[in-house]
Amino acid sequence: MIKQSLRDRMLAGVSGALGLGVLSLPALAGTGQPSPKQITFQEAVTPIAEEIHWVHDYVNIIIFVITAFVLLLMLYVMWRFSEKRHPTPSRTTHNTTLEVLWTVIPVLILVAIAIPSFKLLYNQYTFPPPDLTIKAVGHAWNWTHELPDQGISVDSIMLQPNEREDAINAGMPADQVPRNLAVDNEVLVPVDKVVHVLVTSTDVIHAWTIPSFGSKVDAVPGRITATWFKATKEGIYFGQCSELCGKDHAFMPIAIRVVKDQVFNDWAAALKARDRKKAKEIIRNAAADLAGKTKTADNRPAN
Ligand SMILES: [Cu+2]
Repeated sequence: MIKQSLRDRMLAGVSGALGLGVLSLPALAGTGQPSPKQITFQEAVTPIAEEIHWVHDYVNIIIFVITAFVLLLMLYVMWRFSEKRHPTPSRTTHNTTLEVLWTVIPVLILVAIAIPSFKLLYNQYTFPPPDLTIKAVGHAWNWTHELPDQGISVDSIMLQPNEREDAINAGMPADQVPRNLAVDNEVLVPVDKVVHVLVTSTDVIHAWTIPSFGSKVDAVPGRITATWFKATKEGIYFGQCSELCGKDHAFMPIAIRVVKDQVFNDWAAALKARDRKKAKEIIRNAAADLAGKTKTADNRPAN
């Protein structure tokens, strides 16, 4: 892990020095949440997020090349055609070849950008058949996630500093309850499964987002919007309301924990039986598993 983060840091440093800090190299530390000095995206854990990062890098390289070309051309023109070197300007206008080129080349560049971006848009809006459906409801200012097929509903409210301390004391690893992102009740989803998220709101327009999933969609009162994700890596992934909605807009985070099928089923069953204590314990065990610690409930070795 240390080696990995060192490598990421060096990559980020080198790319920053080259002015390529715009490329979506992996974040400096952690997954599913912002990291200190991060200038790039959070790690992609869904096929859509990976495609978004690819399109982002691809377009940025095109931008970089165009910008460098224009800069060099301007410097050359300033030098070559200064009054000192070129006292009598030519009266040339209309160069057919040049005009065709500066029309056709930009068109080709735009087509080259349009093809992958339309493909991405198509993939984002082509929902594979769902393994799980979640209804996310925005409220001023927290989120409710209903899992209609499991018959459960989870209200998530951001942890205040003292509640965060309590959670850490109860056994949650500190990096899994980040300040202003951790919530009292996380939502669990199974790994490698297609999850449809139906999004709506009970009051004003919010937006449901998880950066690592590449999911972002407005929550509009009286309407259902939708997004989907297929998380391929276990972990805890955070997002925030992303539509300015009012005074506590910044304090209505979303926390989705991606776990093994069995853990998800146990958690859903515990909530269905209204056993919130057991549900919390399942989450704490999943958190400990993720942190690579030995489970407290039984003697299974850490993986
Ligand atoms: Cu909001």
